[in-house]
Amino acid sequence: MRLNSPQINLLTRACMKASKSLIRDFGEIENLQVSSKAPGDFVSSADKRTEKIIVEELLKAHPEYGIITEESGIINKSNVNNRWIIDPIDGTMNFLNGIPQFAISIGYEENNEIKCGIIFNPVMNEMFLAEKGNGAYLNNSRIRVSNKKKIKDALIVTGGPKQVSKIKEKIFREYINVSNQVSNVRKFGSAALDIAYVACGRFDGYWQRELNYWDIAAGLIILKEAGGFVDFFEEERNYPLKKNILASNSHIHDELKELIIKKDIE
Ligand code: 2AM
Ligand code: CA
Repeated sequence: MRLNSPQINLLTRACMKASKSLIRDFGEIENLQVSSKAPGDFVSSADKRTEKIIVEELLKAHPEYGIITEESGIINKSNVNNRWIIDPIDGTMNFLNGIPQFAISIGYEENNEIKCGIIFNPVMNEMFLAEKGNGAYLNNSRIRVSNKKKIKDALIVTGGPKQVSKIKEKIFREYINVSNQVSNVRKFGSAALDIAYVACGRFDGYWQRELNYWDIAAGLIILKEAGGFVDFFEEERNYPLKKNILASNSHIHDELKELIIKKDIE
């Protein structure tokens, strides 16, 4: 690993510490599936446990930094210049169902720009890391987005819509639009890992609506440092933490964007 700034070391430490209890909890899921206990409650406590360990570790190092998290909301609200953005379990549904496609995701934001991030899938033992200007890594190897040039050959990943989504038809029209032009579309259920997989070239592109900032904060820097392009579309000024995202290699970015934007106009 060639990234070893204090911030990166702190992220790695917090992540490794939290993942120990997360792995234990994931092991418990199998027992819960066959018992009468509600796995949903268990997941939310696993979420909280993981988040607590991460928050404690980060606050120990920087008591004054702001923190945005899925479970506890905002800590040190007045510090908007230095903030950690935490998703303790991204891919909660997968976790709940015993599917090992979930990750801890933590981004560090300075003056409104993500400076470094970590996405860790503790079951696969895959750690994606990046720091502005210093590249993106999967475990010890430098990663880059794919070199796929033609959208018709592209493998694209997406997510949603949620059960409660009010724009399901729009999302499905968009899906058809993209599906008609690309080689294939996948849906894996963890936004953080979806972006990380674009960053290391497993997928050529990713788009999803109705996300929260913590789902993708770490992914942004990992993708950018891997040479990928990111766009947010149809942002709502009143909901700055809500995101619609499009991320891909540089070759297919404009074409993929056109497929989604085109659909919006129809
Ligand atoms: P989560 O697992 O942390 O909830 C699934 O398509 C992806 O969308 C996951 O990364 C999931 O994050 C994210 N997502 C964000 N908000 C969601 C919601 N309300 N319901 C389902 N998935 C959501
Ligand atoms: Ca999430």
